[in-house]
Amino acid sequence: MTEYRLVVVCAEGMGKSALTIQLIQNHFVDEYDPTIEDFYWKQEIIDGETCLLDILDTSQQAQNLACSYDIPYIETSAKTGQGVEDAFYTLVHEIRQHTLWKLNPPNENGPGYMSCKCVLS
Ligand SMILES: Nc1nc2c(ncn2[C@@H]2O[C@H](COP(=O)(O)OP(=O)(O)OP(=O)(O)O)[C@@H](O)[C@H]2O)c(=O)[nH]1
Ligand SMILES: [Mg+2]
Repeated sequence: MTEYRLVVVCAEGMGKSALTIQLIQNHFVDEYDPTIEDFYWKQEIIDGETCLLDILDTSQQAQNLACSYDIPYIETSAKTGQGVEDAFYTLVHEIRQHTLWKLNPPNENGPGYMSCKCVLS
């Protein structure tokens, strides 16, 4: 089974943990409990492939990592569930694409970093 290591980064209180817990446990966490660092695992079938999602839910400090890349944009709501699977599955798609690029690089100057942006609604 392929293991995908995903990192959730954003500013403090923007919904990283709620989004991750909505994917993992299918419920919305209403209260705010600031994260130091949490790890989650979930087995998912994405595009017919069984895979293990290994998700690191970070604190605010890692947020700058996500800001300066040309990355997919997905509207999500941890409350309603909108876009939750799409956000994480898109990451897996990006990782798969990157793996293909590594096997057969189309352009040495192309993007080498995989991520997607979400906004709360
Ligand atoms: N309405 C709404 N509220 C949300 C959503 N996502 C998170 N929240 C609320 O926003 C607050 C902060 O959410 P968290 O998931 O704890 O935020 P975080 O980014 O993990 O915060 P840190 O761990 O401190 O960086 C909580 O009270 C959540 O219930 C959302 O999609 N919609
Ligand atoms: Mg958190």
